[in-house]
Amino acid sequence: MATDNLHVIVGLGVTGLSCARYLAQKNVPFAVTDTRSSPPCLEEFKKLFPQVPLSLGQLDEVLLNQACQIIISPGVSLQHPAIARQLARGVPIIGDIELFALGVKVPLIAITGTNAKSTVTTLVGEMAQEAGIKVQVGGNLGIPALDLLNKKENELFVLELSSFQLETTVSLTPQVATILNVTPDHMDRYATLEDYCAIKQRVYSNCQVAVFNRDDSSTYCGGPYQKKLSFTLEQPRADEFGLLKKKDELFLAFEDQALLSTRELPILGRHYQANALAALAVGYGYGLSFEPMLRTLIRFKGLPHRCQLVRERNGVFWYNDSKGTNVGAALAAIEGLGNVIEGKLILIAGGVGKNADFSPLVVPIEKYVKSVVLIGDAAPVLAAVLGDRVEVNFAKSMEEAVAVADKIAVPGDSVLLSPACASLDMFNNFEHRGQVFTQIVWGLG
Ligand code: UMA
Repeated sequence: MATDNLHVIVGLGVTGLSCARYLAQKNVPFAVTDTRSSPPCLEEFKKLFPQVPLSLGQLDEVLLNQACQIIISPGVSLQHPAIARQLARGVPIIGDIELFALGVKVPLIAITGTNAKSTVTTLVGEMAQEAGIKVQVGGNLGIPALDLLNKKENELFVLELSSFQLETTVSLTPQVATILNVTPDHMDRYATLEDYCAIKQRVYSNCQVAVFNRDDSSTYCGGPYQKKLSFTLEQPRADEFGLLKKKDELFLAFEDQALLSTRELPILGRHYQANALAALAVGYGYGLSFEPMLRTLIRFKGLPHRCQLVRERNGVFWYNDSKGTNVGAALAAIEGLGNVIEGKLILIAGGVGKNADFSPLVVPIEKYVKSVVLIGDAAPVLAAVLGDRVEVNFAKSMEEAVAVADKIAVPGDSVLLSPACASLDMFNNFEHRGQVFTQIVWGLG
């Protein structure tokens, strides 16, 4: 039987801890359970809430049975048997973003997509700040959304939302919402790509301005909205941001109005131009004027581990795209860079494959990549998919992968770490993988 008003938080990572802080502030009684015996925020939680019931090592069904509401962390699937049983009993199950949606009182911009959402979220946040707006940026990007609610002087929230977070969110009313792109990811959590797309579509529910990607029909907004904007890498039409060619120069443009030469963007690649256009469309949808947005684009150097130039050494460019944890992200990096560099790419890929279909990589690799160096668990699967379409090398460690790439590259070439896989077989997370790569590349002398 549900105990009066007991909320049970599932998961004690950064999200679980943010939910605990939030409920404590509101004087709502809660308890916590996590399948792990030593979840990441355990020590901090014990310090802050020594009296709060905590049950670790498995999801505690006795506790769950007492819940009037369950607040589930994004990393836990609704299909987890203990959770599915609560769903069947009709217990409301929400996530941190739903709590946020119920508590937020200022406008919100919501950004989702398989790839580039952190970059676009950061860009939009910086554009708003440049326009003089007091803005808080977070969500899947890093700072849990509920922790942003506590900050003073909020005029606008810009949130990156994952499909995991959207699964348990119904009350969000974003001023502007966008799906940047959809390519297969998390296929270990969703039965089909359609399921994954349907979850992403939830971001548009109750939005005022919907921003979609004309080049990716999965991002088209199916629901009601007051205004619609879009972006494309083609020439823009009405209500659209895109690329306009004038003589030999390519411009970011709104409809027929050239805004900024792509030469002024400090980050190379078609994929980044799409990010810049998406950020412009979202910012414009919110009502930002062009000047502060363009100033932001001119100075923004990108986020770490996203197609980040580590160094040039002897005419060879080394790029860290450790955030390329899925096929779509790696594709964007390969095509984005492959299109603009002088020589060829040497690609370092592999890691945890998440049951992905790697076949979409074959054609772009054949076109832009001279040689592939494979690491981690998925190396044999990737090698089988690539067959003899490209030269394939294997490496047992990142050191070995960098050494192999260094031998192959000639001036004009670029070495790209864009694994198309998660990192957990060899590293703590994608940041760690990128740091190790960067360190080794600098160690080349
Ligand atoms: N876990 C368990 N048992 C539990 C609870 C969690 O095994 O009882 C596991 C999960 O399966 C997962 C890991 O612990 O592998 C972390 O899960 P979590 O829900 O506790 O995650 P948090 O630490 O709260 O971090 C989450 C996001 N992580 C996930 O969605 C997996 C972070 O996004 C996000 O920055 C943070 O909330 C703040 O909003 C990371 C991510 O990888 C960067 N996101 C995925 C992506 O971008 O593709 C969706």
